[in-house]
Amino acid sequence: SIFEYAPAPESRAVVDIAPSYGLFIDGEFTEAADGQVFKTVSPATEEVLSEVARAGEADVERAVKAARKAFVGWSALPGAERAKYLFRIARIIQERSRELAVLETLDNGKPIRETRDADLPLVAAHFFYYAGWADKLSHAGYGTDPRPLGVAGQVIPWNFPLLMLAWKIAPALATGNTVVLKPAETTPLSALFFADICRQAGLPKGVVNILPGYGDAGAALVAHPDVNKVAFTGSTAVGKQIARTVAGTDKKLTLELGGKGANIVFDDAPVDQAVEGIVTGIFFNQGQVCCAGSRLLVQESVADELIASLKRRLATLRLGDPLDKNTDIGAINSAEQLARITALTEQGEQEGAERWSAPCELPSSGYWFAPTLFTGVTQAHTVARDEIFGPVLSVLTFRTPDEAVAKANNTQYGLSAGIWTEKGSRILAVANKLRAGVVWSNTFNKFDPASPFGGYKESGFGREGGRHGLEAYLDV
Ligand code: TXE
Repeated sequence: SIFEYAPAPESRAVVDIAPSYGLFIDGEFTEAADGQVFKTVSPATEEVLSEVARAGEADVERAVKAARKAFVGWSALPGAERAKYLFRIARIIQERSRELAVLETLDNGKPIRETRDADLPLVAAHFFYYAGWADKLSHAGYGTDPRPLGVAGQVIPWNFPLLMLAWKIAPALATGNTVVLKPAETTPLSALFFADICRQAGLPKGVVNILPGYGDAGAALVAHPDVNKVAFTGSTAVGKQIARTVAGTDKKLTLELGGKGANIVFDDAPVDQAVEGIVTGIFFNQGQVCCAGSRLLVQESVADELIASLKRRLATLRLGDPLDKNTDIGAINSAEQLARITALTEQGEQEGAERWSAPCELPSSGYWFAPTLFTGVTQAHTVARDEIFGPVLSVLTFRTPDEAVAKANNTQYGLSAGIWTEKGSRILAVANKLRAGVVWSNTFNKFDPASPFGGYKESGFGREGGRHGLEAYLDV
């Protein structure tokens, strides 16, 4: 399929990283108004990759002004014209996917096999998908002539830098909005590379503006009075802060926050298949995934067998150089995130859960954490409640389907869940009782641009992806 085009990258030499990057405002790369910069490092080696301009309030002002000006022309274009730009961007992403995959792996620390085979194909797929919608909005259930909202202020995290950008920018542009996006401070490079792709695609100036920087720039962006729509993916704490900022204004808001997904394995599930699904569920991207299956709920009668099999499988995972295409487990994104994972796992031990870590040698520089299991976990344990956002799985057991549902739902979050069973009727019965935005059965962490994604409870509100994702950017 065209979505799967992604040639094998072999080394960092395929991407040209400049020693310094500017902000991208009104179609030009520019220094920050106050001249501030920050360094972005490779989490696998701590090597400085580049020095990047750091946006401040004055830059937010400039970028929002540029986006407002560009909105006049962009929103007036026929949908079919906007689609042409989006298709062009999608194609360039495919053509340059090798560079982008290596760049993302260097800046984020995730294995090249994931950026090459998951992130990049999905990024292109999102642009293709929303390009296809741009000329079909009228009479498609959004009224005769749905209107774009205006300027979208978008703040994204570091776990899937380019994919989160695609989730946010593609539907915004397809519906005729213009964008100011702030990437996370530890992963600014792929967004800046994307800015270059916008130039290459001839996208009109100011339609997309990229402001690398820290939380202060994100806060200034979401508070800006001329921003009409705020879209945020990140921590629940910051999400709540943004909701307070936006309350009482006429801005529209979508929030995609944390999770503590339950992966429920029934006694009739094929063990080998379930083990692979559990591994994908929690060790994909080192567990730094909002919809990770971070709680394993296993039926008591098969728990011992499953855990033994899981440990054997975890011992085979290869941790190391993220650019090596045989690597399964890459680096943790930052020293701060590693410290958070370390603190929460220490707390797990102190509270009496039993810790087991896969036997592997951790590189001497960079940020690394071995795949880890906690057994003997109860619902009172912190490792069963808090989002760890790392390669750490907490194992709980259950006896009946009702108990599984009660435990799965016993969380402040509601983003994802998985069900492993041979019984179709049980899949439907259990899935309908789970309070989670996505429920996978006999698989995990599968994504499709046509499918809406988002949370219940403190995992946020609003949906991204699919036609639901369009509504977040339209006045219907
Ligand atoms: O998140 P932050 P952090 C969870 C995960 C992780 C924890 C902390 O549990 O351990 O959050 O991660 C910008 N106004 N998730 O500290 O701070 C910030 O610059 C506006 C889950 O990295 O929320 C970055 O661009 N913006 C999650 C983005 O918010 C602000 C993904 C996310 O950073 C801001 C990431 C402010 N006041 C972390 N403060 C998921 N849902 O996938 C910071 N930012």
